[in-house]
Amino acid sequence: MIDELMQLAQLRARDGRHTAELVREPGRFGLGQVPTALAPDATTSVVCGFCSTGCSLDVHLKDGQAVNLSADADYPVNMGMACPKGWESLAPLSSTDRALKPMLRNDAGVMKEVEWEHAMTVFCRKIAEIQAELGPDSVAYLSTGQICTEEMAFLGALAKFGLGIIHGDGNTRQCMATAAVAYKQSFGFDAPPYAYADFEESDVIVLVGSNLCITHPIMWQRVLRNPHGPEIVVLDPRKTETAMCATQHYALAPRSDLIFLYGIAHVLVREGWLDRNFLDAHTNDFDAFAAHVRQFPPESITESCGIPVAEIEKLARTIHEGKRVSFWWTMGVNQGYEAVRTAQAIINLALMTGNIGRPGTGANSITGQCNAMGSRLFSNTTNLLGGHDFNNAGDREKIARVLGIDVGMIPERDSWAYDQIMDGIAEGKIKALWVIATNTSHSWIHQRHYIEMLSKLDFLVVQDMYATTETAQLAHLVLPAAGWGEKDGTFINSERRFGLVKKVSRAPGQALSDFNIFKLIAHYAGKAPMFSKWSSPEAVLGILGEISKGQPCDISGIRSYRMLDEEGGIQWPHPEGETLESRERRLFADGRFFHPDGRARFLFDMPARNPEPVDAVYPLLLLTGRGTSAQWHTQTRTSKSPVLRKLYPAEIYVELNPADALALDIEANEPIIIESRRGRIQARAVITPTVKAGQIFIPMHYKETNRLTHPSFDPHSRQPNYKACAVRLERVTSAP
Ligand SMILES: Nc1nc2c(c(=O)[nH]1)N[C@H]1C(S)=C(S)[C@@H](COP(=O)(O)OP(=O)(O)OC[C@H]3O[C@@H](n4cnc5c(=O)[nH]c(N)nc54)[C@H](O)[C@@H]3O)O[C@H]1N2
Ligand SMILES: Nc1nc2c(c(=O)[nH]1)N[C@H]1C(S)=C(S)[C@@H](COP(=O)(O)OP(=O)(O)OC[C@H]3O[C@@H](n4cnc5c(=O)[nH]c(N)nc54)[C@H](O)[C@@H]3O)O[C@H]1N2
Ligand code: SF4
Ligand SMILES: [Mo]
Repeated sequence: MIDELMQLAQLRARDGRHTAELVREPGRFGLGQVPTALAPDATTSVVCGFCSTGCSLDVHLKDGQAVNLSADADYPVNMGMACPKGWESLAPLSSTDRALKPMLRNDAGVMKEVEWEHAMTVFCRKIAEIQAELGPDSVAYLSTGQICTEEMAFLGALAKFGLGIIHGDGNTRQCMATAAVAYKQSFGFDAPPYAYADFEESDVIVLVGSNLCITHPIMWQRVLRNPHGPEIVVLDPRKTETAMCATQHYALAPRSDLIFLYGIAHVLVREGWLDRNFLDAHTNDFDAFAAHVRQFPPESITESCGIPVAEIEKLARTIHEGKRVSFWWTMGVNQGYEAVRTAQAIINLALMTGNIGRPGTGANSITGQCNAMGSRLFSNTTNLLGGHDFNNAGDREKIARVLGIDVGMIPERDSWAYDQIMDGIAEGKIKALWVIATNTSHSWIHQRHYIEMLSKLDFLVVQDMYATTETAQLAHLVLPAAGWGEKDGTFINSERRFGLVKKVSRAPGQALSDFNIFKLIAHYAGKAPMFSKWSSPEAVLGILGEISKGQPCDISGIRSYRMLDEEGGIQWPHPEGETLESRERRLFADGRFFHPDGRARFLFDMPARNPEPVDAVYPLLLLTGRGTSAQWHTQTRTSKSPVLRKLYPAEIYVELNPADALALDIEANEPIIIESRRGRIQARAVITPTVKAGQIFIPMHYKETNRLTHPSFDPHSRQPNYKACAVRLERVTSAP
């Protein structure tokens, strides 16, 4: 591949000119040109850059530039299918608000375009100055699940080993931290066990807090391909698009999942519907768990869950009668104040019924962002590169040896989590924050507080495709990034599959791939020698292969990007020397888990109270989540597609039950006020029985939503409790 920065440096040496001047002449030295060995009018497959399904798209080039795309028929994930976002992947690239040059806020508070050289000098100087004054805790970064694995690894290594930053977390904290912690504690490693083929092979599919139809539309297509006429069970307080297609929908009270799942386990134990052989051979602590769930007979939980006794027993029977039962969960579980134990209550159901390691089974967490799994294993945030441990001297030595660096460069402690980084800013301990590929001023919980925190910083750097995001608008320095389709690298999808992302389009202006931005920073910070082997994304994948050796996520057998292309992506693990026998593989076929004794653990706790229950003043519970399959998160990308924009309401709306609408005299489409203890917003009323009385739903895609949410967190994963807080409604006409 053409290395933009090498070219830049070579030209500089030859012409004796400044980096900035060289960057200004893209045509001359290849910056922004499509580099791969592709024929100018080729078609090439690229993994989608939106959700974690990881579909492959055939991108059609003309004169070396992507002009169109179609769904890849040969890829084991999507088999010729794609959702609206996938089809519209190219649209966000040509948007007129792309960040084209670095921008720096001047003394008058105005953002001005500057040359890369100046931006890099200021970046390195400010960080060094703040660290010199306030020590290593004073600078932090917030990363993402949406850049390539190689970029994440570079960022994590550069920040933590090169720049001496201790605290770095990712937006995966908002999303996957619960699943990661739950798996690690239960299985001994953060290892989602499934392949998508399991959707097709189950006879019972249990979806907990997942609206698969619109959040992972192509996984849903895999469900529809299931030839066994499966029971499709949905646990969701709302009658979602997915619940409408289910054969059994349990509209349980919000945040009552833990009690409900213990109730199901109670019935399974009571009836002896257990896989004793599996329990004896492969698990620990089942007896203690069985004693625990004796406290949750259906009669005692029916009221708090809002589900009749007979229905609780029906679901337990359905699970018992299934031969291949798979359990899947997403944000309805992960984003809660007792989320880890809830995820483990799902894992426990799979373990006690022996539904793991066989086709069509599993306790399966579905990830969200295109590279959430990359972030979990290779971002150097919550764990040391490759699922290692910052607190373990042996692990630190191993990483230092592979990278050829002094072990003293590796921090000996974990990073503060996202909310603790916020606390660090509040307490004046953190003065600089570097935000990469996440729009936190829109997406983080309790927005007003968050934005107040950002205003306390001496230096906020935002690295994004657009200078117009809510977060970029608050920055002191904006670094313009290339996006999906404008760079090379890999993403890891929900079923642990490494898939290839390719440069098929020129990044506009002077935008650089995140990889090259990190390289430039390493250069200006005087750390280039430390990263001399990190020459290209493909070289970094090789380094990650070395790092991962001996770990459950061993990928030392992935030898090249070409190999990934030829195989249709490769799931981890793939150790060196192993032959790939199947294109779709699941874990734990041998019943061996990753704890030293090879056994899975039953973990459980007493249910806790919602930190912000409804009361007389705030009598309704607010649920949040995804609104349509055409909207992506904070909409910085999807709002740039005229096609996608037609598929969803431009203005924020709130779904409420007809009974609540009647009681408050609210009419359809009327603007209404929604107020929580933290904020007051206005949205249009959508009156629908899909939401139960006493609950309302607002999609997260609108910037107002997180003005309402309550900043509470799961104690084990520190994931935010986005899904339930107390609010009240008011008609605009009666507003003061
Ligand atoms: N179109 C589109 N697709 C996306 C995304 C997007 O922004 N747009 N984002 C991607 C990302 S990053 C993620 S993480 C995934 C999220 O994927 P999902 O988790 O499927 O999406 P959500 O809508 O956040 O939440 C799922 C459901 O949880 C329910 N829920 C709320 N409270 C509870 C509860 O107490 N118990 C239960 N059981 N359910 C509850 C909500 O009603 C909602 O229907 O989607 C991915 N896919
Ligand atoms: N109330 C509520 N809030 C939620 C949720 C919820 O269910 N309810 N869900 C949470 C979840 S699960 C998630 S994952 C988060 C998502 O929250 P965010 O991560 O904040 O959302 P995105 O809009 O995906 O932000 C990604 C940013 O990266 C930029 N970008 C895209 N590609 C690139 C690239 O290659 N390089 C660089 N440098 N920048 C790039 C985009 O322009 C965008 O600004 O929201 C969370 N917030
Ligand atoms: S389902 Fe996800 S990966 Fe597939 S095309 Fe849609 S957004 Fe892309
Ligand atoms: Mo997410």
